[in-house]
Formats: sequence, C-alpha cells, structure tokens
Amino acid sequence: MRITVLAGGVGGARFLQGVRAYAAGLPGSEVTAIINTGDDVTLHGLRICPDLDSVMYTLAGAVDAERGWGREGESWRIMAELTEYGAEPTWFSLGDLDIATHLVRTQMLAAGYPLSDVTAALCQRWQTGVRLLPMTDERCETHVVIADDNGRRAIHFQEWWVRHRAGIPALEFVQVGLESARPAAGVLESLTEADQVLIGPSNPVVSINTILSVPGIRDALRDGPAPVIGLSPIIGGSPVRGMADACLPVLGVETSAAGVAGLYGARSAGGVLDGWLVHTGDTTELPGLAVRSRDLLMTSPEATAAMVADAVALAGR
Ligand code: FO1
Repeated sequence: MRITVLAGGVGGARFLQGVRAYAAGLPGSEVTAIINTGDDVTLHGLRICPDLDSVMYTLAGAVDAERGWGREGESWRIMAELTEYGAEPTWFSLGDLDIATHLVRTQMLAAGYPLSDVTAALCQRWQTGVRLLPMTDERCETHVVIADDNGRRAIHFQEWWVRHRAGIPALEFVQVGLESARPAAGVLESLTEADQVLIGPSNPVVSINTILSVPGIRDALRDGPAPVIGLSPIIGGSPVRGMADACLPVLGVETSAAGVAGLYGARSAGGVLDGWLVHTGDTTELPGLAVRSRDLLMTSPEATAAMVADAVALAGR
C-alpha cells in the first residue's frame, strides 16, 4: 500500500511514527510525507526548516522527546556565544548539534540543490523509513499580521509563535511566496499514485491549510484516485498540541472537530475529505463526509497505528 500523509511538525511527527508502524505490518508498503515549510526561516545566515527537522529527528529517534523539536542530548554553547555578541534573535534557540543540520542544508541550497534533494540527503543519514518531501522547493514563509504599539505590521510566524507564544492576537496570516510556489519534486506524483491519503492531526491553519494552498496540491487531492481521510487535531474544543486555537478564529473557523472538517471540506462538495476521524465525544456532520469517532490521543506509535488502521478502514467503507 502506498500511503501519502500531509503533516506539520511536532504533531505530524508523532502521527508519522504511527503510520510507519502501521505500514510495517504491510510488506512492500511505502509511506511518503508532504511536510509544511511555511514555518521555515533564515536566522544567523542559516536556513531552518522546523517541521522537516522535527519529523526527521522524531522518526530517527533523535528528537528531544520533551520539547518535540531539536536534538536529544543537545548543548547550547554556540547560542550562548551568539548572545554574548548580542546577535539577534536570541529568542529562537539553536542547539549545537542542530546547527550542523542547518549548516549542511544552507550550504547545499547555496550550491543550487532544491530543498527536496537537500532533505533526501539529510534523511540518508537518519534512515527515517518514511520519504520526506517539503511541500514546495520554493521559498515560502508564513507571516502574521498584528497590531501593537508599533502599529499594524507583519512579523514572521516564528516570531509570533516562539517569541510571543501566539499571545498577540493575529489579524491575518499571509503566506509570502505561496502564490507562485509549485509543489516540490515528487509531491504531485505521491498524491496521484497513492492508495491512501491521510491528513494528519497537525495545525489546520499554519500547517495543513498552508500545504493545501500550494497551487496544484488541493486540486491533486480533490481529483486524485485515493481516498482522503483526515484526523481531527481538536479534541473536545482544544488542540491536541500547539496553539491551533490561536489560529482558527483568524480564519473565522470554530475550534472544534466540525470546524476543521468544514475548513478542509468534503470532497463531494468541492473540498478534499472523504472521511474524518474525530475523538470520542466530538461530532461532525457534513453532507457526503464519512465520520467515525475513536480515541485520538497519540500515546504511543502502536496506539497511533491503530488509529491509522481505523482511518484506512473508514476509507474502505
Ligand atoms: N520552539 C520554541 O518554542 N523555542 C525555540 O527556541 C525553538 C527553536 C527551534 C530551533 C529549531 C527548530 O527546528 C525548531 C525550533 N522550535 C523552537 C520549534 C518550532 O519553531 C515551532 O514549534 C514550530 O515551527 C511550530 O510548528
């Protein structure tokens, strides 16, 4: 079975551990993940791809499990030196081990390799067992429009998320570069040749909606042959992880399983979903959408693999 997954960072990484565990039980199966790159940022001259790296480190068993990002056993000596020099930003912490990844990526990009090739090269080392594809090879970044004492202005998503902990109300998300971006090499094929497409329980606004907004990706899902099943990132009105509740209202979407399903839309009504898994007790009623409820807490790769099995069963219903 060829499974293609749309995913963001920390939650997406956990979900992919479960998809990989599920696929391990099906000999000859392949898992491809299309990862959000709207969070990417250049700091201290380094190109940083937080979602790609969180997924890569997690699948490799090298992530700091408590934080969900960066390397296990990390040290922070370079960051301390940068702070001594007063080199901003000091609110975004780069670990010494992690910096090696950014150095390799930045050098390869500068030498002309597309991000998809750079990602494949980095994954060579980590043997992730899942093919990781950036949603696009083009530079494309989420900015957040805020209003504060300095007036109405746009700041990079990372500044809003990490520095301000999404505490300043967002007025709008702007995807810089997205309109002219194309899906990265392999992305459209992975959707049209898949037997099963899954939309992971990642941030629906700044991860999944960003991927879907790359020209060509939404159409490929809508017109593709594979069933598309999504998993709700909202459990009883709260996000499983992250701060999706600070993002959904910006699009006028209710923070609920039903709200997110409405954002993605049922394929029968021009959206992308055929089926929708919600957490026990949550509901969604959308014409043409098959809905099933179950425990959606990703407590272990095995528990998540059971979720994936239910998603696949829902697709075959
Ligand atoms: N998240 C933080 O909350 N603080 C940090 O200093 C931080 C640094 C960082 C460095 C590399 C990396 O790949 C991720 C990092 N993250 C950090 C996580 C990350 O930026 C966000 O959680 C995501 O972009 C949202 O998915």
